[in-house]
Amino acid sequence: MKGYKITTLNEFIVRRQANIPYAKGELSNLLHHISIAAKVLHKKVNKAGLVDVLGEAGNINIQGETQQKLDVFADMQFTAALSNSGECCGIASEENQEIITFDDQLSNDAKYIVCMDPLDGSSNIDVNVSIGTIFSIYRRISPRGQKAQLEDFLQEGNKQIAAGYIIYGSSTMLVYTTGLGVNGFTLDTGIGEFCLSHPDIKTPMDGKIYSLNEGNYNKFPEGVKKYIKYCQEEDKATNRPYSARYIGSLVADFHRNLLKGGVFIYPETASAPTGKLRLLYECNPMAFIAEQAGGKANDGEIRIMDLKPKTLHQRVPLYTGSKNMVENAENFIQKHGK
Ligand code: AHM
Ligand code: MG
Repeated sequence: MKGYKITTLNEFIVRRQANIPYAKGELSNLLHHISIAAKVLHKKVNKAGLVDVLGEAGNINIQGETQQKLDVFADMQFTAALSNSGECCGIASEENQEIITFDDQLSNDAKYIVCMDPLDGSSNIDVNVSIGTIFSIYRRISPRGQKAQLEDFLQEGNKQIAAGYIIYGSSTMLVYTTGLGVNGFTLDTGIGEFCLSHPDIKTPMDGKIYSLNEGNYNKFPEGVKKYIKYCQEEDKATNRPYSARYIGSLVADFHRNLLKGGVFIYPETASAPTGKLRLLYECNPMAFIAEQAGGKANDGEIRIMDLKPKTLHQRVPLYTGSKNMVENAENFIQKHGK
């Protein structure tokens, strides 16, 4: 009788590590700890309607947004996992104004820092709609043996060592890249393991989906308004009109477009002149994944991963997804203005 052939995330990571000369297993260990926190959060998200984790925690976070209880739990869980891993000397999180450094000897000796949005799409928590976690891993610049410094976090996205997201949807998936393509793992709750379900993800060069918050239409730059009209026009040769799909959870919107093909746009608006999404823990990790899957990510002009971060919670416009669609949107911006 043939057995159930599975590749677990851990097995996959270890196999990958064997292909990298001199790899000592530090990154593998870090990813392993992230996956454990993801499993804990999966359980919590799945019970969100039953236990007392819905609603607001009563705090306002540094972005001026009301923190949800699940946000707080996710932040604590991932922070603890990264601290306990011994492979991470500090983190930058959407939920904290300043960087957090793990000031014990083991962590000070660690070579990685992590930027994360522990719970993305928080407005969707209470209504049973997909939410996610986003992470981005860098090698520190400051010398090992001391506390992590701000400069370790303000590195360009093109220096990322690994990036990924977890989507808590109809199933829970972890998708990540270390610069050798993108692989997706679905949580098999029966055995409690992330199993390889989407090997070597390649995003279609073209798609039929455009995703942006059209409620902001009047505040969009002229180029984006014109591009939306283009998406809505009928033209059989180019498969238009496209379908509008927008969940309001970056992870879920990005994941759908990654698999099906499409473009996701969160542009600058009259009220948010640099856009809404954060460079360090939302745009850069998604850009790394998009490019590794054959897609693109820019700010309407410049490649996201080439932007030099100035501050921890910097916001930038994001245009990402299928290569041809992003380039087309970019042409509209350049022709009609930002
Ligand atoms: P969050 O990290 O506080 O949840 O905010 C980020 C979210 C993204 O997931 C999503 O793409 C965007 O905000 C939606 O914003 P809007 O409601 O303005 O369309
Ligand atoms: Mg968030």
